[in-house]
Amino acid sequence: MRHIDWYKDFVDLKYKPSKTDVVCLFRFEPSDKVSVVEAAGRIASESSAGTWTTLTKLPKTIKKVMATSFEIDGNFAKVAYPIEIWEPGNISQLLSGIAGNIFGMKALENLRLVDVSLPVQYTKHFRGPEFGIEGIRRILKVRKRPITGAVAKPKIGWSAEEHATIAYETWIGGFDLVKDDENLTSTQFNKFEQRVKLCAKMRDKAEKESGERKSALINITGETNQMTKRAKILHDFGFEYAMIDVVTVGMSALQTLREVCHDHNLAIHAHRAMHAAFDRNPRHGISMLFLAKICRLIGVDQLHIGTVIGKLVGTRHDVLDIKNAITSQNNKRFGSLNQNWNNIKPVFPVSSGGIHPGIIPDVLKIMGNNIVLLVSGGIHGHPNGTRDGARAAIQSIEASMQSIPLYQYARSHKELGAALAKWGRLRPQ
Ligand code: CAP
Ligand code: MG
Repeated sequence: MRHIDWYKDFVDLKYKPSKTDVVCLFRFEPSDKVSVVEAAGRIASESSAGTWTTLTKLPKTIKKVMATSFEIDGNFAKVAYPIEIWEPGNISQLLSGIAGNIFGMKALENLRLVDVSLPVQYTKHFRGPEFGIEGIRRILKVRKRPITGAVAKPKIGWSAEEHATIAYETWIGGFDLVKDDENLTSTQFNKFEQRVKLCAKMRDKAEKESGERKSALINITGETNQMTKRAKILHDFGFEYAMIDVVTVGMSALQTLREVCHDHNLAIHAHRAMHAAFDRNPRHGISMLFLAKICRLIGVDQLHIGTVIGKLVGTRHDVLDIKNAITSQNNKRFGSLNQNWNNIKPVFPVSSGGIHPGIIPDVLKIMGNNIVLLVSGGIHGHPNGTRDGARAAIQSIEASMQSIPLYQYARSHKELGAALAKWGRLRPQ
């Protein structure tokens, strides 16, 4: 019988990737009657130059644009892509290839894009973070301890005035940052411009009274031109950050905003709402590790990565793997692909979701102190309110950094004592 497909032409187990190849690690499960080799070939084919059948005419340069599945190990395959097929600086195009049609192929039961290794020839077209960990610490004048922040809760519902008052209480309680929630942008009862203006006023008051730097992560998420306008407003009111829901706005919008934020000298706080729609199932979709690498490449300064023990999913292995990928200069750990970040700065990892004073030491034990710690319900739910809640969280950080048992520290710190009386060491589900 004549060959009607050419999938196996995309497999070469002797191929050694070149220094300029983009390399992806996939986990795959072939459907019934599809061999492992054919499945690996199909992944490389559909994500690069192939189609479902042989063609009567091919470009002379076809070999130079075909991806190669070069390593197959159980359910895992590595695929190398020639640099020539990737447009410099175009993340959406990269995703349309390595994270595109392949997820819908009937020949695969499941497919997961686990990791990527990007050559310097590719990464050099991106800015990476403007400030990174050191730059953010310099702005906030916080040297060693975790950066503290809180989202006003409930997520949505407060007026701009009420929101700014909560912000003030959070700052005066000792926190560095207040943050908008992912679904708060601009509503009839809490307009973006008004929130920015009132928060700026309260920030100035809190800075004057405390003698400390205070800032806000205000959510500019929206249509791209709208985000551009909002970034300028933040700059005009003296804020150092713009917050963006990076998954819902998309990577192309993030790339545009990276330029806009550069022009306005703004750091980017990246919230990842919606990530679990594609990274939660370990057998299918796109890993958070991959998304985190893309966010670092484009250039966010802070990125949510999980808590391990808080209310949202994320295993210790996965969270630490992501932390390593966004903070180290040249990372290879836990079996992930090597990535040389060259001169691209590290991203500040953000731990958030179900954290309260009773578990802060456990989170810091896992994550270390070089993180942004967001404690939201865990301060606003304090029996004596937001200000005492922030104090309790800070006392918990102090206890952890001085290696003093929490309940012992609480004997001389009443805000922490009240928090422990409510939540104890509860791990929220
Ligand atoms: C946390 C939070 C954050 C999540 C995001 C929320 O509030 O504001 O959006 O932590 O998840 O809306 O749930 P609490 P992740 O502190 O009150 O739980 O960091 O995993 O992306
Ligand atoms: Mg939130």
